[in-house]
Amino acid sequence: MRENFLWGGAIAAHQAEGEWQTDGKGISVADVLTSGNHKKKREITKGIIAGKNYPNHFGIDFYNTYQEDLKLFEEMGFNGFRTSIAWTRIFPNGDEAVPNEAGLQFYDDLFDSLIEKGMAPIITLSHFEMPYHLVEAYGGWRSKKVIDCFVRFAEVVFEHYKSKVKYWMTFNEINNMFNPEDEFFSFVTGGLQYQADENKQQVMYQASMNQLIASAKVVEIGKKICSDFEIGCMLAFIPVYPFSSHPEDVLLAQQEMRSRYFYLDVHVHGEVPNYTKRLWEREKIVIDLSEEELQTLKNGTVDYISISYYMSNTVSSRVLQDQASSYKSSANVVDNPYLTASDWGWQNDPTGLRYALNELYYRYRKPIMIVENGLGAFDDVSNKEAIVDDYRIAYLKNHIKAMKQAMDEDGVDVLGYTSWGPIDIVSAGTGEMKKRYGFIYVDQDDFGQGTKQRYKKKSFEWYKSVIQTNAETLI
Ligand code: P53
Repeated sequence: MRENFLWGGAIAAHQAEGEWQTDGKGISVADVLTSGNHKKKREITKGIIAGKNYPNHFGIDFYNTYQEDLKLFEEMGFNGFRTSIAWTRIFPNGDEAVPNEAGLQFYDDLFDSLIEKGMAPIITLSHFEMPYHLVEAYGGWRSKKVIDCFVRFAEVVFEHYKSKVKYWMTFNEINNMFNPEDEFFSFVTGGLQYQADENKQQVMYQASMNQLIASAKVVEIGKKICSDFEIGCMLAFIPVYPFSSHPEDVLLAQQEMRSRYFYLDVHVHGEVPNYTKRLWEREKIVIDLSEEELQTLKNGTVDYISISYYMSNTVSSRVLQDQASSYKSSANVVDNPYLTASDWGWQNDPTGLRYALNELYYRYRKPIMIVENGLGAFDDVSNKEAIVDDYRIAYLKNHIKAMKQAMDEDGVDVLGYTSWGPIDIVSAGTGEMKKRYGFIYVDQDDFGQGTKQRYKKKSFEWYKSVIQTNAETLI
């Protein structure tokens, strides 16, 4: 285990801060998402519609409570904390020339507080919260104009926070843009809303390439601004297993992994992989990609890989409709009969984390940071002072154990582990508060009602001891 291994937690600005229009903040894509639940999708509205519930508008009021919340993280022994900079606090519309000083000030204060409490800020530049104006004016990442806007944003924050932040990542779960049929992820990751008559695959690949070029540019610029920066990419890493040993299933699983590896191959190797080029030729997909941009990809490869890990997926080449699982990252996904699922249909698979870390490390030989892992669950909150979340402890224990095995037995280089949602926050996928991940309970419901008081759950002391002992006691 690295000496300075980072132990902590991770959140994103839009899911926690609230104060969606305070101090000059602009409207982000997260601000036009209504609340949903595990049966009902979040709605993407055209602008803000009065009377609808937009949970990201209030978050958990972290904008005002962070001093107190950070004290609790400090008490658990965090030495790292991941959050994002809300792009719309710095550039409210995304295409202004001059940044919003009040927005910069907020993150100055937040980062100072983190550092003072012994936590390294680990910062995501874009976490499902691009300016909504960039969607309306340019169609999101389908436009190259957005590359310039993002690069400008990154340049400003790199310059401004270079003495406070060392660990950066460019785009949260960049690969969640891959499926054009998924309206939610297309919108939050790419600002993409597809027209019925357009070639969706082509638009998706163009937007992906634009984002990858932006990421590479930012890596290059960042290293010039501060050579100590560590700048990584971020993937939703759901490993894909074959449903059976039928060679067609095995091949299908390998091919499905390309929806993840395409992004990693570009980020790490700085070039478009052959399997993607062949697909473009076959499907007559034409991508606007200049020689200069290809060079940019080469010049801006990442220092490390970061991942979210919640589950594995299993694919079958002969999917039966009634076999289809609830969480589907592609049409071929079926339930894995050896795994159980959370109430939201995510299949719990700690061994998959060890498998994923090995696959990634020995494919790319880059250090890996686990920047999200956790269990969203309904907590019994009838006694707020004594919430017993043994299922969360079990989930995290098994995953941390698998991570340790990957490090100690397999030799994988892991930089750190930040669990998702160390304090309850608004769910990204559903907008619910009651899908809770925290070691700390926030007394607030799906409509923003409640005292907003914070209470330690049973898992609080447990995670504290994990950090204190470097997880030694788990093995
Ligand atoms: P929630 C699936 C669905 C939605 C967001 O998710 C996801 C995933 C996992 O691939 O991504 C991340 O809140 C994301 C976070 C998010 C977390 O998973 O829907 O980076 O913003 O909160 C958990 O339970």
